[in-house]
Amino acid sequence: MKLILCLFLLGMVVARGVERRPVNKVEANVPPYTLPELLVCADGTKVADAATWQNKRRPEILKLFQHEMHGVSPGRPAEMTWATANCDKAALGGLATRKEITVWFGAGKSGPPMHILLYTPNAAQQPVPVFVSVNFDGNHTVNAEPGITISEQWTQDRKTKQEQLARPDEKTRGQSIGRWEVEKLMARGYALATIQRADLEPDYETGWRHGVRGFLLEKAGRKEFAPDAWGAIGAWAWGLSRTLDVLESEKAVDAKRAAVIGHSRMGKAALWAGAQDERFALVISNDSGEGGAALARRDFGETTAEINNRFPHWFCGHFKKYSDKESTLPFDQHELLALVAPRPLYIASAAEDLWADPQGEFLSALHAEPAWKLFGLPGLGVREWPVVDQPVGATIGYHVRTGKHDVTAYDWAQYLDFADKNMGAKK
Ligand code: GTR
Repeated sequence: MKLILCLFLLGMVVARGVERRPVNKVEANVPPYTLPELLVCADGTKVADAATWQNKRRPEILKLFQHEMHGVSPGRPAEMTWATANCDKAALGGLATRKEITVWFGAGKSGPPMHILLYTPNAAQQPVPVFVSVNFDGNHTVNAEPGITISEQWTQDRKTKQEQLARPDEKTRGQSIGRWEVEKLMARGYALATIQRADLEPDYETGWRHGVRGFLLEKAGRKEFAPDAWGAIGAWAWGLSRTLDVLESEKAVDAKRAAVIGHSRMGKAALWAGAQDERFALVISNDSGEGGAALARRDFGETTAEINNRFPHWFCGHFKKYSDKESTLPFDQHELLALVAPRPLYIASAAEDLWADPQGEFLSALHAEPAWKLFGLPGLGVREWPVVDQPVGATIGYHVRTGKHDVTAYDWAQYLDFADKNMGAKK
């Protein structure tokens, strides 16, 4: 009887196809781990100066992340065009100008369009620095202004897997307003450019068919992705770079002072965009966790197996082989963060967000710091995980906020102060 039960249980595990390591949320249970050396090249050369970093080590790390985690993203399509759909010079009670810009990636305005919502402060006398970000559920959720277009999005019902293309309900207008301090940004002399995730890729396993990945795959005459082709996070990061392309021709914006920012999965996308695209002058990760700022080898919170199983579309095919095998990764996330150097970087955690491993996010920033030191820059400037609500750092900013997985006014207040210092906001 016992044997039958054992065989039955074993059968269940095999049937599920995965034997997942349980998720650890107890600090005392974190096993020891060894991180790959940041400043040693694949051929054993030690990196002791900025030039070797920039010309040798940095490209080699970037390549590893492309081939083993995020996949290789295409460049800007030659056929990409855009047009202003509408413009309101008296938005937010006269505080800002609100523009909607539609971007097409295929010839003759073909392919899934990307909608940019751009706010610029009216009080500005000269081009302003800008925050660029992907929002989760639509541009209309960022602010309740009735003039923001609610555009169609592909969604999938979790249970029935039924897909539909529809305009989100009017009552979702402004639903994420608490995560976007638009008025504060305007008052502080910053612009905000945001795009919606479903335009680049609806966030479910087969969503790529309706996004830029599917469009460009078909254009290339292919049916399947190569194991090192980009995933959904790659597509969202790509959208951030394409938004920056557009901003370069916006007179009200100084695209040389662009901060790329994102929360959670969009924090992962912001880090990946900032790592690849050196035009981003500042990179901000808000609670990005596993696959973002948090160290993969530190066994705390979400694991590689968890993320690959729940979100198989986020990373490239090659990344699947690291499920529950973090120690075999040819890199760790501190090396992704280091790709931002010498540009300023801000990593933020939330104390109750154990799934994202707040301490692992801090340690990742700490282990990335030697890259900034090569440029004579101070980095974090502390060795110990700071107490809650105590921002630290100079060229690498960090805080762990009281509370849950979210973006709050407290987080934005730190980002604005950090941006003032590092991107020189001029009103
Ligand atoms: C979770 C996921 C995390 C994080 C989060 C989010 O379900 O496990 O990696 O990205 O979603 O994006 O809110």
